Amino acid sequence: MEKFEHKYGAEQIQVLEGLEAVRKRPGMYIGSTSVRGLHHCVYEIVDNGVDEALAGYCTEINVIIEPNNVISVEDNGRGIPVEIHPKTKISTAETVYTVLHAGGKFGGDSGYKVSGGLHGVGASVVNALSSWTEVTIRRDGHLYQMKFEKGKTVQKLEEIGEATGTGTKVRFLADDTIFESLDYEYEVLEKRFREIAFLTKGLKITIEDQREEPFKKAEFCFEGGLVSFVEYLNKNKEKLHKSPIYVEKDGEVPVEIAIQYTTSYSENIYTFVNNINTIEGGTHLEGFKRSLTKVFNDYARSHNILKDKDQNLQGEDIREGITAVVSVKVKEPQFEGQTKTKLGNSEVAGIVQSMVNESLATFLEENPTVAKAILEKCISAARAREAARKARELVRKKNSLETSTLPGKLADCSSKNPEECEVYIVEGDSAGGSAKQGRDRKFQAILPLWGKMLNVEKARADKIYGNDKLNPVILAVGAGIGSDFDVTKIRYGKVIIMADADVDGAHIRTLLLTFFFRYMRPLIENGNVYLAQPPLYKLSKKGMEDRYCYTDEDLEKAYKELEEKGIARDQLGLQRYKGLGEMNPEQLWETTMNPETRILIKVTMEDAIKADEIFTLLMGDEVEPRRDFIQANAKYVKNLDI
Ligand code: 0R9
Repeated sequence: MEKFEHKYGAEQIQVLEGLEAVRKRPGMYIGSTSVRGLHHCVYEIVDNGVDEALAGYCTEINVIIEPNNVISVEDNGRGIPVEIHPKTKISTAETVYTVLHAGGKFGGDSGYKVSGGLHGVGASVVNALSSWTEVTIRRDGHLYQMKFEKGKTVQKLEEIGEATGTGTKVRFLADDTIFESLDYEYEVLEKRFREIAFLTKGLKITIEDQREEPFKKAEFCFEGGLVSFVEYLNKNKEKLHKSPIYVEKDGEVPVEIAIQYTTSYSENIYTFVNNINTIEGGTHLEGFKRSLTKVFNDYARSHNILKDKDQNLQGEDIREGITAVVSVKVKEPQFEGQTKTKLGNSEVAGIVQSMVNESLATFLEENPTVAKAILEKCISAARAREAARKARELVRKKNSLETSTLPGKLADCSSKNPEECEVYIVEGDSAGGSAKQGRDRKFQAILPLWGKMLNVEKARADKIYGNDKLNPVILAVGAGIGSDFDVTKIRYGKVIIMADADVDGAHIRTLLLTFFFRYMRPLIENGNVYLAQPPLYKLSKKGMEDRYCYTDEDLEKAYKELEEKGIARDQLGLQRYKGLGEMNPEQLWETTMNPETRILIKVTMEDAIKADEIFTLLMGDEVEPRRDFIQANAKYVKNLDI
């Protein structure tokens, strides 16, 4: 058997120190040690396979969550090079797995134009954070293998047999002394792999979850790439034109864009840099938006659709109802912003802009029916914007005449420091009453809502200003809406939706979330929106402190724990809460409002695509997919009255 040379020199000692540093401060390398960081590890390994696909050598990546949470990722690329690396004097494969950042550095003429990967830290970090890692390589007819424990080599790369074909297989068990849990979320991984498959035309990615029978599995391969992505995003929406518009340009910064307009009022533009979702946007998005505005205005003017020479469609008019995916590949991306998901490279704006200027203008000239359909919608959006402006002025005037601009029903808190203040938006007057009495009035404000809420999915901005249900929310939050929304002006750091744990509660929660999602998106992006979680049950017994349970599992756990203390089930009184109104102020404070004991769920934008999908499905025009969804989820949602 061939065995690769091993010499521990200064380089190798540095290597071990490098990986020790990763284990000491894992968060610095993978963001966090929560389940999110755990998923990042899988993405890092998969991204190496994707890089090989982008270089044109790999067509398939298979991911398995094995029983006991071992992750297996296999690609059919060239296989990681096995020869001794001149600098480290050990095999290149071992170098990649033991030297921090080695993947990029040593892969100099690998044929990779750009590299994916969330933090670009690669295989060595995953290796350092795993109890064990096993890498098997098929190359030149040989089968090679190496093994590591906590980043340290325990079996150097050696030939263990013969092989047909080429490829790399990596299996690892994340270290449970580093990660909070090893419970991979199949749905999260599945969603990311679907996204990667959309972004990498023709690459087949499979995932199988073998932890529980029946095994869950999925296979993604999209010959249409971004076009398929946009079709997927729009699958429940009514389209303005049949096929997505697709433009691309190869070059120093390859750009690919797919666009399709729908009859909806929302704007959904997803941007990616090297396959990473740039949630905060950046220069590529700026370039795209600028060009879109220019091209449509130029077309409208030159075809006499805009008659008045001075009349201009604004960017927001042109983006109403748009679904677009913008994907760029940048050699040395600079990521900025709070979550490092905003592209900073200034040159990219111009590149995207001139590429879209050219190709979109040509497309519109060649497809006048599509151009007309889109522009008709843009013009009606411009009219609605004007109507909204008038409505807003009216509301502003009316409010400035009143002594206070705060809604009458709002019981405000005494502190004026947004960082410590919270507003509870409470369904129903009786729950509102309990909340008002039970709260800590120093920092907790209560805004009761009642009656039927406006479905913003089916209304334009002009209907929202002055709406008697939404206006109090807008005034209380205090930061405007839509393009006027200014997150620095919010009056409360936490906007908490407190609704019953029943179908009506779910209804009002969805309506409010749709509203925030569409009209105050930065509030969600900034992490200011929360859901209160009231208890579902109360267990009581004379002489015992009441015990509140928030889920059915919680209740079972409580029964078991109490049984161990010698308290049988039939000795306990069980109250099932149907609504917040059934709790007195003290109970509401203790279970749902006291920062020491309450459970708050932060609403995140991470799942914007999913949220948009569900909002559209549940709130939009298309009846059929909604019926399918409700039927599929009937066991969870008994009476969804939307
Ligand atoms: C299962 C996950 N896949 C990988 O981790 C993986 C890495 C990798 C790779 C190359 C091919 N396939 C891969 N799969 C590769 C091969 C060659 C050149 N560059 C890259 C070649 O055959 O010449 N590598 C990623 C980094 C490196 N290889 C390198 F640094 F070792 F070169």
